[in-house]
Amino acid sequence: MSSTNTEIPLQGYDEEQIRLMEERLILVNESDQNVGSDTKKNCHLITSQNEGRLHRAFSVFIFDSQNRLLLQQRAEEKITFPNYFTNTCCSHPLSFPAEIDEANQLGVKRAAIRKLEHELGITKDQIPIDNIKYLTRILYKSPSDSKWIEHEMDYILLVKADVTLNINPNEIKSFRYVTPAELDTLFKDAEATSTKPGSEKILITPWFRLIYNNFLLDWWKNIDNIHSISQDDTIHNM
Ligand code: DMA
Ligand code: MN
Repeated sequence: MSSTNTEIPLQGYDEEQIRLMEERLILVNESDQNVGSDTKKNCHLITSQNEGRLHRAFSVFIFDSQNRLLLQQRAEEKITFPNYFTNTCCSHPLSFPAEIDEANQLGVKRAAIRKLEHELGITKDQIPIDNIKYLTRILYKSPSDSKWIEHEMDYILLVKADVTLNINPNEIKSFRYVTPAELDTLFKDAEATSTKPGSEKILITPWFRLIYNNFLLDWWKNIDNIHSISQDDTIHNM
């Protein structure tokens, strides 16, 4: 039993991001029942026993009054998926009563409000909880590199709002608002750089890619009336 063994995986990363690896996340089974908690680090670490541990997460998509989607590029400091382009905000509800609460997906919505402020500086008054529309859950697993992996029950949340941003540079490298055509171009450019030797790669997170390929464009068509978009109780195993 050596303590150094458990510290090695985090050597060389950003101090603030290392500190956040101590957060306690909600472990779930494949039916999304809460089965305990573990650290953010253990939930995402590839070990000889586990490829991460399945935990609850959320992905928020904010659309402005021109129906453009707010994207972010993850900071270089992020331990998983640094520099990747992704949807507005992603994170995890934490293992304490307010964020475990499953009634009307209140726990993940509270966590979303907390992280929209932490990552993007969107103050709580800008996003009333009833304006967050829960749509569905996706279950997926995808490695970041040889050490880190995502294995999540991801709640998809939509918001229609014009927001004032105050970007946290430890979380976010850049942001932009995109139309469906501009997002299509981003995916095509990413595809082109992935095969072109020597070019700087445009990276897109695997969960954003899954949601884009399977759901996003249909939702986007109805974004002027988000409460008309149907929500489901299904867990989409991807
Ligand atoms: C985790 O996101 C959640 C999903 C849906 C991948 P993250 O790595 O951005 O979490 P955090 O911001 O808490 O580090
Ligand atoms: Mn995760």
